[in-house]
Amino acid sequence: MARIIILCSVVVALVTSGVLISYYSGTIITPGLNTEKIGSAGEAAATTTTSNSSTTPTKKEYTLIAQDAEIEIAPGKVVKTWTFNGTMPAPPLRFTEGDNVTIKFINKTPIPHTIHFHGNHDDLNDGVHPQIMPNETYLYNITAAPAGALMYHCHAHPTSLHIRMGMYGALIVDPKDTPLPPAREFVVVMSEFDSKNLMKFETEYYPMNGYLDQYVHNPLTINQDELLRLYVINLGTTIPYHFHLHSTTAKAYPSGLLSNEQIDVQTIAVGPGDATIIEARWEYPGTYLFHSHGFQEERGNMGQIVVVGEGGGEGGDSNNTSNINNQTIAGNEARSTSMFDWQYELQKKLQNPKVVNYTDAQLGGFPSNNNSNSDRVAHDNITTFTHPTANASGAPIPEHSMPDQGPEEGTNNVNNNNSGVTPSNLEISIVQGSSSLTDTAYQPNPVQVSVGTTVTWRNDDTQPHTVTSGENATPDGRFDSSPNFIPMMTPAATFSHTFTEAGEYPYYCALHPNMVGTVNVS
Ligand SMILES: [Cu+2]
Repeated sequence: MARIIILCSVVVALVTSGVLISYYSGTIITPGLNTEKIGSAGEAAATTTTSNSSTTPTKKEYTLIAQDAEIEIAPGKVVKTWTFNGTMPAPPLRFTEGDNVTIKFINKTPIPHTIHFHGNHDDLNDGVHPQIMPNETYLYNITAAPAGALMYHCHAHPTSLHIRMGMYGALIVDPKDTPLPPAREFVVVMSEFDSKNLMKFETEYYPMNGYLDQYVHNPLTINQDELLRLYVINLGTTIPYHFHLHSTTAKAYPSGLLSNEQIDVQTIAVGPGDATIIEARWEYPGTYLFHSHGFQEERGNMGQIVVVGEGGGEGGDSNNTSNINNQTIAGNEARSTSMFDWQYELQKKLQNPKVVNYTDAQLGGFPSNNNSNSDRVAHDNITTFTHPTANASGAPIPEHSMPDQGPEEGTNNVNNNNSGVTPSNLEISIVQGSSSLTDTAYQPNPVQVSVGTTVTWRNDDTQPHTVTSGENATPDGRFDSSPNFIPMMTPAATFSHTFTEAGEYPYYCALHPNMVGTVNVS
């Protein structure tokens, strides 16, 4: 029997933007447990154990790994993303209502992440606390419910950024007792992406399943009069998607929940964090559009559906001879045909992900201790969760205690004269607990330097930050430790910039825009 030891530590607790966020770590050692199946999609990838008793829920296991990756979101357009399992969106997960689902989450990136599932579960499995630190593993255990189109995404701070960077996926829960009528099923995850500023309200792109207009060139294919079922999920963070099918009207389950009554729609609005399930048939063979009815359709949110008539016909783009586009068109009268795997294989092929493999040293900014504290057993015998009660050095720390406000005297090579003119080099500390600070997060601040000075910022905090020039959380492009958040300034990391022109240079942390500083150059 696999013995599971959980080691936990409080790394830091902080108040950010008025919200208390506790960063915990939990390292799980699970000898003999090796169920990673990176990049596999859907139910086929779940390790399933069916119980003998009809009253015991089916257990399913799945592994999700937080990984930074470079992917293509359009032909030749490569962007840096944060992902689960290397793709944006992450693999679609599909379970049956009532399944006992364990998600093994491994963070192989330099910054904290979590997984938050929509649906019903307790606080330890809500993906807010604990935050999962670099190189750590956490087991989430949820019961798949309710039936419908749900979603999962990272809920590390700031959540909108972690979502827009790519940490999201579909979570489909099929009804347990009464299957839906046979249909050809597809999943479409709507999102927002901007290659220059991911904190902007209006973004450059509005992809479907992480790639601009991918179904224009690789259309969904369905038989005339066959039932189409589309699981539509909005993982945008700002505006609704107004989902629209051409040349037919549809029935929709509001909010993607099968407990709702279907309604007839020509277009249905799906807000951020919400979903719908659309069912439709086409009376006439042909090629039809589907898209968000609005300006998103010109920014990557466009697709085509080929409706194959009685005499048969080619589905897909004649330019695309790949096997991946050979959708099985034979109808199955008895049960639904899931096209999720075809879609995810197409997505991976188009995105061509290049995962960043960090060394242990690069992930080592968050030491965990060897104190095992087990004060809570969660769920069944899969694992034991513990609340962290000690800091990195093993000493107990009081609940809600705050990190030191600023560096200890003598530990930093920082000129503490706040406005002194300095020689050719100046070091600025990103102080402990700076996430909850404003103009004292960077010290000294403000600073006055002469032209030609090289300023070096060092991260003396226990969590990642950036040094990004600009104001009001808007980068001005003059200097940036972390363009589009990569690489993050992990603890002890430094960033240097030489100022060659006189002027005022405001800057901030792109992860915590409350942190602000100014360099005055004369
Ligand atoms: Cu994240």
